[in-house]
Amino acid sequence: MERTFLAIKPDGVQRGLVGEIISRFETKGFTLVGLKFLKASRELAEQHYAVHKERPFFGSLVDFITSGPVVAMVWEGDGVIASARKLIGATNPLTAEPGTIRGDLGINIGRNIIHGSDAPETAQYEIGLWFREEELVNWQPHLTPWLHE
Ligand code: D4T
Repeated sequence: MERTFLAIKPDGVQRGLVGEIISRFETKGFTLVGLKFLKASRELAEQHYAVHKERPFFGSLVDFITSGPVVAMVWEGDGVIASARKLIGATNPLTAEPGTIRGDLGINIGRNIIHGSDAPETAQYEIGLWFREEELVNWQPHLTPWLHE
């Protein structure tokens, strides 16, 4: 079963959007298998955003993600990586489609509320970066037969 890494960024936490955001993935039918509330270290943030190291916004990205607590999560389900990206919406909330998290709840690219892994390799890297294996829970929701034929 596919897994992805999602993180509600400090703006999402400060704005009281944690419940609303988690709810969107729960009601879609995905399964939560890891959850933690933490203030990321600079080292963790730099590793998380390593692919953007040469980009001009790298410094502000790291400053922002370490500026307050984040909700780090691992979600499971068929096709969850691409589907979560669709539920999250385009990087810039101003152009993200209504109905998506960023399209409904944000207005600025530097305050885009949530992060989601963009591919299987990044999901694996990010899950391993933010979670130890024993922090992930293998479980079978009772509603599985009502979500899958
Ligand atoms: P994340 O990685 O946060 O899920 O966002 P995306 O996958 O949608 O977008 P990304 O990797 O291209 O950008 C990472 C992060 O950088 C911020 N950003 C991006 C920014 O502040 N200015 C910019 O010009 C871009 C392109 C927003 C998300």
